Amino acid sequence: MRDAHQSLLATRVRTYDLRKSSPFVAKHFPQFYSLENWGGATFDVCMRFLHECPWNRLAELRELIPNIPFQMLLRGANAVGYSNYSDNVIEKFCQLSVDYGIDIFRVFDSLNYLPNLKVGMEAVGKANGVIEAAICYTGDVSDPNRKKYDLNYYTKLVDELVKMGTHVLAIKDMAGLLKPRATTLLVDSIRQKHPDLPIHIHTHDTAGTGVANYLAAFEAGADVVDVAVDSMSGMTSQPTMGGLVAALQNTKHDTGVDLLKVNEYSAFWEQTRLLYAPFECTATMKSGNADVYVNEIPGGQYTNLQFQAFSLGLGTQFEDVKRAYTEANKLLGDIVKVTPSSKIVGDLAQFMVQNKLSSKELVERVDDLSFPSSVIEYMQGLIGQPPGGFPEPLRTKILKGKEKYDERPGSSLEPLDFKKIENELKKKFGEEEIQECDVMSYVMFPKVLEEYIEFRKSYGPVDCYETRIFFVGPKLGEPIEIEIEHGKTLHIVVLAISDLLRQSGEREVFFQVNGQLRSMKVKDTA
Ligand code: 3PY
Ligand code: ZN
Repeated sequence: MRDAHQSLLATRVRTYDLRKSSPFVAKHFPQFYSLENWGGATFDVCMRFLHECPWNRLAELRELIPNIPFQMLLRGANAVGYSNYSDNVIEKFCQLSVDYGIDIFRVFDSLNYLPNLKVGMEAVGKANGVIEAAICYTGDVSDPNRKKYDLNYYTKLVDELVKMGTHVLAIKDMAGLLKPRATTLLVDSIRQKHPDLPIHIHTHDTAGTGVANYLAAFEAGADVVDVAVDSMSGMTSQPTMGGLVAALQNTKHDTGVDLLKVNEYSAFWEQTRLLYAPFECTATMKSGNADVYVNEIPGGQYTNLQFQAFSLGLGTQFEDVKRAYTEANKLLGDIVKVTPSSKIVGDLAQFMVQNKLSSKELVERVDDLSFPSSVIEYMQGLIGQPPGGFPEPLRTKILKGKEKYDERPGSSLEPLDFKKIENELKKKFGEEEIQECDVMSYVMFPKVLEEYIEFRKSYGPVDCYETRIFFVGPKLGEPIEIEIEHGKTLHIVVLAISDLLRQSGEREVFFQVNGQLRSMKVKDTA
C-alpha cells in the first residue's frame, strides 16, 4: 500500500481503492508483522496530485484494518519531506502519526548519518511508536573489491543503532542491490553480534533476485521481509508475496499464509491496476534489469528517470543517464542513494547529460560551471555528512566560497510555533477548514497544502469518486454513485454538455442528482 505503487505507478493509488481492498486484508492476513501503508512519497503525492488528505487516508485504513500493525517510512530528520526540519517538527509529526494509527516507524537517513537518525528514533520513542531503524544498503558486501561499504561498515552502524535503542533493525535495500551471498554474509554477521535483535529486510526486485535473497535471509536468521502482492510486485517493486509464500511452503520457514487468498487479493489489484494505466512504469519498462547492480538507482527513481528520458523521445538517453548516474555517484564520493541523496545524484547526472560532460571534463571545468542547487546544498552539508566525508577538492571548488556546515543540519533550526501557523492558516482559509493535521501538512509542504485546501473548497471531497471517474470523468448517460458519508449516497447522471462555449471558457453541464435535474457552468479545460 506504499512502496509498490510508489515504485510502479508513480505513487498514484487512491484511498478509494486502498479502502476497497482493506476488509479482505484484515480478514485474511492477520498474521502479517505489519502493513506498510504510509509515509515516503505517498504523503506529498496524496495531496499534490490526488487532492486527498494523507491523514484521513491513514485514519480510514486504521478503522478498516484494526488488527494488523501499521508501518510507515520516515526519512529521519526529513520526516516525509525532502529537507531538514526543526526537532520539534519531527516529534510532533511522529506523535500525530501514532494518533492517526501508525505503530511501527522505519526510520532512515539518506546518508546513514547517525545524528539525523537519532532525531527520528528519539521522536518515535517519545511517541511510543516501535522504532525500526534502518541501515540503507549500498555497494556489495560479497565483493572484496568494494571496500567502502563492507561488512565492517554495516556491523558498526548496526552497533550504533542498537546502542541508540532501536527495537527492530531494518536492512533497507532501496535499489535492490542485495545478492544471495551478500544477504547471507550481512544477516549472518549482524545475527552473530546481536542474537536477539529482530531483523527486517526490505528490497526491490529490479534485477529479479528478490525471492532468492529472501530465502538466503531466512536461512541466515532474518525474521521479517517485505513483499508486495503478486500483481503489484516485481521489477522496481518488492518481490512477489505469492512467490515467497509458495517457496517457503513445507519448509521450516513456512509462513502459514493461505496462497489461495494471496491469489484472490492479487486478482483485485490486477484489475484495479488497469485504472492507473497512464502512470504505469511498464509503459517504458518491460523487464527486470541487472544493470541496477552497476548504477545503483533506487526503485522509484529508476522508473522516474526512465519515464523522463522516454517522454523526451530519447529512449537511448536513458542509457546515458544511467551511465552518468554511476559517474555522478563516484564524483560525489560514492554515497548512499535514497531520498533525498538519490535526487542529488540524479540531478548531477542529468546536468552531465544535458551539458555533455564526462566526469573528467566536469572536474576540469568545475570553476566555470553552475551546479544544480541540490548539489551545492549537499556539498555545504545541508542534508548531513556522508560516510568518509566530502570529496575534496571538488567540494571546495563547487562551493566557490559558500559556507560549509559540519554539524547536524537541523540542530541550528529554531523550534516551530505551531499555534502561530494554525492561526495564520485559519485566518487565510477559515476556522473550520484547518485541523491540527493540516498544520503539519503545511509544515511539510506549505504550497501543496494551500493548493489542496483551495481545491477542496472549490470541488469538495473528490476522494469519494471511484478512480475512473476521478481520472477520466463520467460518460454521458452513465449513472454514478458517490457515497459522501456512510449511508449518504448521491446518484448522479450527466445528461448533456452544451455545445456553446461561453466567453468565460465555460460550458453548461446538465445532470441529475437523486432524480432532480440540475445544471452548472464548468470550465472547459480541453
Ligand atoms: C522514500 O523515501 O520515499 C523511499 O521510498 C526511500 O526508499
Ligand atoms: Zn523501498
